[in-house]
Parts: sequence; structure tokens; C-alpha cells
Amino acid sequence: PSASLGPGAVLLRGFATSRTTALLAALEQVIEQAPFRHMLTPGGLRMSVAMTNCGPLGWVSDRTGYRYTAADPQSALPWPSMPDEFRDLAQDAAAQAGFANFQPDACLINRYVPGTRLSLHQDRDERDHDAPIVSISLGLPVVFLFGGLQRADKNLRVPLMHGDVVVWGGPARLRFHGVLPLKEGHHSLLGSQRINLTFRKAG
Ligand code: MD5
Ligand code: FE
Repeated sequence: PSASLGPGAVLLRGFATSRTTALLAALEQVIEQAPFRHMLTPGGLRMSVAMTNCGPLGWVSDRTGYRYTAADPQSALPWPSMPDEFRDLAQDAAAQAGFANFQPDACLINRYVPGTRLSLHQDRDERDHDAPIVSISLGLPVVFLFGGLQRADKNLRVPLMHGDVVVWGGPARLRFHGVLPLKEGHHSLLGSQRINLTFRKAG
């Protein structure tokens, strides 16, 4: 079942559910090489979301700003390669939403524990704003805030659950968005956390 969240944004409910086991096994491999860490904002604040990356490029934040890098600043090694299971799912979801030939070169992995939030922001560090962003939710459910092109625009509240995939393209690409604080809970496979995989064409 797929639902439009507005122009360019397609919610594919449960699209990833049947692939959970393979995704989690691949995720273990990635975080063994590049563990989750709390990055600093340019203002020097520790982000409440823990992050890591896989693929040719990874998103990083520190006191000097936000950018994509080919190496993990913590290890100086290249980011772990993007598992085929990740890339295939992102491409399949993009195609389902009408974006043929999506070639992501970056996968940002966000980890939320109870209390973690993501404040309202736009994703504008990527070079190619024509490619969509594909986001896969695993584990605990969360309330996603889907705003407009202006920070002050009214937000839509969308519950995102384990296995849900959202494809943000075209006019949705630059809309403000965020995540409300994660509520306490227990997921049978992921325990007390939410993992979000975000695929982008960044370079
Ligand atoms: C998350 N992550 O749930 C979200 C999923 C991030 C981030 O926001 O920057 O790591 S991606 C949601 C998204 C991306 C691009 C556009 C829009 C939403 N949008 O138009 O609402 O951890
Ligand atoms: Fe974002």
C-alpha cells in the first residue's frame, strides 16, 4: 500500500518489513566497522541522534559545519561499503515511487533511543536536488513532522513504523522536517530503539 504525503512524497507502508532480517545482519557489519557516534553541531552541541554512514560518501557534522566525506573522521578509513541489501531496497522503493535508476552514493544511519529527537531542518547538503531521498524506518515507531518550504509553515504529523519506507523527491525534497522525541517502548527485533536508513545522491 502506498500513500501520497503531498507532491513528491510517497509513503510505502511496510515496504521493508519482509527484508528486515537481511537488513539487520548487514547493519551489524556496518556498525562493526563504523560505530554509532554523536556528532557535534557547528554550534558545538552534541546531537541527540547517534549516526554512522556507509557507501562512498558519509554525512558528517562538527564545529566547522556539515559536509559529506569519503572517510570516517573517527577512523580515517573509507566508510564501509553500502550493503547490496541496502542499495537494492532503496532502488526498489525509489522505482515504486516513480524514480527509476536511483543511484545512491550515501547512506546515513540514524539511531534514536527514547527521548531522542530531530529538530526541524532541511536537507540541503547534497549536490543533486533532482534525486530523491529514500528513508527506511526500523524498530520503534515515531511521529514524523513534515513541514513546508518555510520553517514557519504548518507541520503534518505522520506516524512512521517498522518497515515503512518514504521516498522524498521533487517538490518535497526541500521541505522542513523533523522527528518528535522517541517514546519508550520495546520492539521485538530492535529493542528500545529506532533506526533510520537515509539514502541520498550526495556527490
Ligand atoms: C529520520 N532523517 O527519520 C529522517 C528521515 C536526516 C533525517 O531527516 O536528515 O537524517 S529522512 C526525512 C526527509 C528527508 C528529506 C526530505 C524530507 C524528509 N521531507 O521533505 O520531509 O531520521
Ligand atoms: Fe533530514
